[in-house]
Amino acid sequence: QRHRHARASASATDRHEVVSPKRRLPLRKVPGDHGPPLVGALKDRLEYFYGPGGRDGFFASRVRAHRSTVVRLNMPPGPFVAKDPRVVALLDAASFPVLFDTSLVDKTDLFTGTFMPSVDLTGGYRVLSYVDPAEPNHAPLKSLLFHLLTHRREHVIATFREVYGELFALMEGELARAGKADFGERNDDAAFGFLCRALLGQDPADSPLRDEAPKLITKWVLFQISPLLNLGLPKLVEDGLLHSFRLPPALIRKDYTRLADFFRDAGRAVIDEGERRLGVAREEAVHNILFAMCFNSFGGMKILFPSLIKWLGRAGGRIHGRLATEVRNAVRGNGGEVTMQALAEMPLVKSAVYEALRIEPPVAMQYGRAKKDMVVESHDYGYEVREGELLFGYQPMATKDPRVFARAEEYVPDRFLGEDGARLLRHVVWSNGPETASPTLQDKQCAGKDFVVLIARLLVAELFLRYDSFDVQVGSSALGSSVTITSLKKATF
Ligand code: HEM
Ligand code: 243
Repeated sequence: QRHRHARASASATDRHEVVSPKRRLPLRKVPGDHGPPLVGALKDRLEYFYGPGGRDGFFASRVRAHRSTVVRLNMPPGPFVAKDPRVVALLDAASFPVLFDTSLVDKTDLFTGTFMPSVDLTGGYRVLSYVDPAEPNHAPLKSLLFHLLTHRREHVIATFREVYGELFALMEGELARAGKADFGERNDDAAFGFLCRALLGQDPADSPLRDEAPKLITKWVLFQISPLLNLGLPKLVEDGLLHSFRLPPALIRKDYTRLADFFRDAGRAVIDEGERRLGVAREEAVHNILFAMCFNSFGGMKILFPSLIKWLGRAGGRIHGRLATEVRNAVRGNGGEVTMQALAEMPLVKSAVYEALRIEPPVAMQYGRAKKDMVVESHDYGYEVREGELLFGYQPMATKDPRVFARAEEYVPDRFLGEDGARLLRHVVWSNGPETASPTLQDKQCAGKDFVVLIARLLVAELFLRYDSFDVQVGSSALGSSVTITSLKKATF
């Protein structure tokens, strides 16, 4: 009796088959199965982490096997970390956006997927990233982070240029000494220093954290998401331990306390704002600011910036020349300063950044629980989903869907230029929402969306103000790419 209302009335195209309510697509049962309890989950986990095609191959093989871009499968980690690994996987650009519709999906505790890390790792609080918009503290906490990101907006560009200018100077020195320079480690140091100086007005180097925060944070992130990562350890150790059990929060308590002490002090102005204007308790603000700065922002920059350097590096000299020309003309036209106006006059920089976010969304996986029985529509079929089922989207297959993007597997830096390019932007969804939308207090779109796009543009601008071209070597790592710079050709025009 469900969906009777959607039965086709006699028309030329749908011959009385049951169709989806919105687009009248033929209905199909979601193919694929989860296998027997435990065994099915373990098989899928081993293929996901250690199968020949890697993560992409895992999902692609399911699409091929079932000739369907919406399939059932088990997501890691499964036993003994997650209670239930079963998901309905959305593997195309048409079905993925159901995850953005908070009237259809509940996002409670799904930030990291089928398991939630212990709240002992976040000061005893369920921080905003795990909170559904229907919960009463979602809006005040998101407002607090909007404030964090904007209250010192006039310091962001200058601080970025200072800190990342220093990063490039250090990279030049290392290149001269060793013939190559690792980007990742320097980026970690720069990212945290930049974030604290720009958003809090405090240099962590002048605090008891000294220069240790990036290492502490990386370890703390590992304690939260080790069940999801491929660390390159021997398979038996990695899968038998790190993917099967949680690391005990007690082992990182001291480190976390040092970070919390720093933010309790450095974040005073933002904490005050939370207490006075938003009704957020001071300690809840401390741990939410810490999480936003260390997990969301530092973690995000740790993945996105090497990715951006990788794709730009591989794009080659001709595109470097076009970017350098655009950046320098825009800066010259704005009194020799990098300003918001100058950035607005860099369409190729904007497009190249969007294209990196499209081809390699920094956070690949999103989840939402069906709030009611519904039909999820892909390009060709409607799929019936029951209330309570877990929907999972593998974003790279949405943003590299060949039905939406031509040459989907290629980095095309000028893809988003012009009117036709702009029409594609709604399919860029790294922020858990279309690039054409803005995060609100009612949805789960990334609070840092505008900030992230801004600093990514600033990185590209800084790079091409300083250099005509550069070369990279790329490897993989637990979080994103490992990028080594092998040459930096100083600006000649
Ligand atoms: C949510 C990605 C940077 C704050 C999200 C989500 C994604 C994401 C995919 C949705 C998670 C979900 O499924 O629920 C990224 C990436 C970043 C980045 C790729 C950097 C490259 C930032 C920054 C902030 C931030 C700089 C700073 C405040 C948040 C918050 C949420 C969120 C608070 C939850 C929003 C809500 O509850 O309404 N982010 N993010 N993110 N992000 Fe980001
Ligand atoms: O392979 C991967 O994609 C590893 C990343 C797992 C991330 C877990 C889920 C986090 C969800 C959203 C994250 C948003 C960002 O603000 C920051 C990501 C930083 C991860 C360390």
